[in-house]
Amino acid sequence: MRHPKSILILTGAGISAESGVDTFRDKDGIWSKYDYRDVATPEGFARNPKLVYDFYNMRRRGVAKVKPNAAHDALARLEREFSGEVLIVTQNIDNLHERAGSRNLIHMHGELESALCKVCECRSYWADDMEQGSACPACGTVGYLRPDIVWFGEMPYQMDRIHHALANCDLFLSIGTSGNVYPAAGFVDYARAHDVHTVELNLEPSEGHSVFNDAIHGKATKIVPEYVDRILMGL
Ligand code: BJW
Repeated sequence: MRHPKSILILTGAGISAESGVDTFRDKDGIWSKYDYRDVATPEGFARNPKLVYDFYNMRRRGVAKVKPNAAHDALARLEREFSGEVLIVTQNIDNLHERAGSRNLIHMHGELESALCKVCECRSYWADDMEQGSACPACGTVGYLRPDIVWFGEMPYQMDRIHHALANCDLFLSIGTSGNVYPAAGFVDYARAHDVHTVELNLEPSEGHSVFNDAIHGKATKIVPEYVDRILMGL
């Protein structure tokens, strides 16, 4: 492909794996220990809010203890040094991209350090444990705060902006995602329908690997910095 002017990067749990954050569907991943219907659906939250608060409190505490890795650092460097536009759309709810220095970033599945009030619908910064008795920082109402996470059956954030960016970029990279969860799993088709060059960078071939123009398989901390170097040198 020719030198790109605008790059959209989709990231998933695999980019944070070498920082020590669990993935979902790998052996020993999160879904081998928890049933997603209990912890990642609105119905599960309605049934047992304490289980869901505890699940996200545990993960928020876990992410506070880890650091961005060489793959996060490389993407932040790409945003700083690339002459065109770089947008990261992450499915991850950790804050490792921003801690590495990425700024043009969409958390399409929400954020661990954010709370959503079901009364005033405000999203507020939230770094502590959350529980049934937590009060909304915006309106003060107690008992209606939830983790600001997009659960199954809910609409991911900023889909209009993402589709517009996908249709208007010229390089789409998919990093560290198994391609099991929609709508993110369909971004590669959408990009290809708009003549965008698509590349998968993942430990192993994902569900939709054959749809990509190119694929590079290996650990994110190795293949992402190498690929960023190639882009910055004009591919
Ligand atoms: C490495 C590595 C290393 C490891 N280096 N790589 C039937 C058909 C089609 C769609 C549906 C359907 N039934 C239902 C749906 C829709 C549903 C869906 O897609 N379900 C599928 C499971 C079938 N999607 C939704 O509900 C979404 N909303 C939606 O569609 O809205 C539209 C709508 C709304 C209302 C009415 C009607 C329509 C919402 C999805 C929300 C997903 N939420 C989760 C949990 C919350 C966040 C959290 O708790 O963290 O988000 S699920 C979980 O999966 C999490 C992740 O963001 C997401 C994706 O996982 P990811 O990142 O790909 O991780 P893994 O573990 O799967 O893969 C890791 C990869 O990394 C692997 O490939 C490894 O090899 C690799 N790896 N180490 C490089 N070192």
